[in-house]
Amino acid sequence: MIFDCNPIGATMSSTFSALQVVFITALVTVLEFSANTKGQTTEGLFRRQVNCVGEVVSRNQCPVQVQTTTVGKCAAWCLQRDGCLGFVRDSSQGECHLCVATARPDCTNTQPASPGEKAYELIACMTNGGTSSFSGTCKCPSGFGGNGCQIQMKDCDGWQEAGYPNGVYWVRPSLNTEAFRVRCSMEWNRTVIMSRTSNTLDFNRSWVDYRDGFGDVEGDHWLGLENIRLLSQPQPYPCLVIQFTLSNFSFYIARYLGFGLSDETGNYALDFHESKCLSPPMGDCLGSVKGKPFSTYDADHDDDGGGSCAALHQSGWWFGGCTMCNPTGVMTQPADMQASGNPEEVFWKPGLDGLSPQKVEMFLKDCQ
Ligand SMILES: *[C@@H]1O[C@H](CO)[C@@H](O)[C@H](O)[C@H]1NC(C)=O
Ligand SMILES: *[C@@H]1O[C@H](CO)[C@@H](O)[C@H](O)[C@H]1NC(C)=O
Ligand SMILES: *[C@@H]1O[C@H](CO)[C@@H](O)[C@H](O)[C@H]1NC(C)=O
Ligand SMILES: [Ca+2]
Repeated sequence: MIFDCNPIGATMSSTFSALQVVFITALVTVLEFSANTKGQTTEGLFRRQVNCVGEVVSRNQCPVQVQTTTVGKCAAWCLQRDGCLGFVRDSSQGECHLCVATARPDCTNTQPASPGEKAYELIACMTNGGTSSFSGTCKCPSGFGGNGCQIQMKDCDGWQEAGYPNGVYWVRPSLNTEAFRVRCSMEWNRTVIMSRTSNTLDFNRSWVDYRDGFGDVEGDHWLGLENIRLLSQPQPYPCLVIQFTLSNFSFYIARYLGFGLSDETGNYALDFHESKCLSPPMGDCLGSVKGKPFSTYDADHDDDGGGSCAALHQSGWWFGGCTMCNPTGVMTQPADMQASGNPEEVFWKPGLDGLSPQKVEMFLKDCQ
């Protein structure tokens, strides 16, 4: 058993229960926020409540109480709590009440302020183009998240750190490009870029399909070379992982550290710094095609002269000469796991010669 190659279980972070009244003493050092004379934090994430003069958000909307000395520390606590949209600061008591709602325009969820009480509301959701809803969440534009839409979700890691479960999420790896949807497997910290669990999705596809992606991110799919490139920019992605699973549930993993792709003018040439855990049984397949462009049947950039590896293998891949591996070939899923030997079939000869997998997955991960 090579532990380095096996996924290790992760525990999900617990989230804040809005109904539970929790008393926390602020002994922990938290982010320091300084407040200017207008009561708006210098980070610009909170402002004094702008409507409902003389009122603060009703206490039943503010279930968490924290002892603190400064407005800035209240703000820091609020940012750390899922669902916190503002707080009521009571300077006479040295208390801060973290709220799951801001004051409604009609002030129906407020109560008169006691002496020393001031209400603050999170405005970050507005600064990032989001809007606040009075049900206790910010409505964030695609690819932003966190209490106040303040986190740019570059990949699944951002959603995971914010406590979200497995699922499909919008990510925005670059502020200059559109957000797109990816499948996130949180227990293994995976941003999925290819999923093949059945033989129904055709992978004999054109350049445009491989560039833009195909299939359904909820199920079997190829995320698309352009989106994969964006995920590995401007820094190379820590780790590309390719996993084959046989019908007897044994699985095999190859990792490539420091993964990136060139842009379309370079035909999405493959780059990585180092291959890892490539000792048998999986074996290395990308070492020989490092730096090679991607090819499809209608965009032949291989080293096979007039022949087309993509047409031969009915797939799209980084071919040099026609390859030792064909993860995007035809899935046959034979019960006896035995490959037919036909060139269009999925195969990975270095370590799995003669075997035909039940599943093939590719994902990006922060592995070391
Ligand atoms: C997933 O990421 C979290 C947070 O970075 C880390 O604590 C955990 O060990 C990771 N789990 C795996 C399986 O890599
Ligand atoms: C692969 O797709 C192309 C374009 O649709 C088609 O011409 C070719 O025949 C396909 N190959 C096979 C073996 O189905
Ligand atoms: C599954 O099959 C492969 C290939 O024959 C074999 O090496 C592996 O040990 C098998 N795994 C199990 C759990 O039987
Ligand atoms: Ca060729």
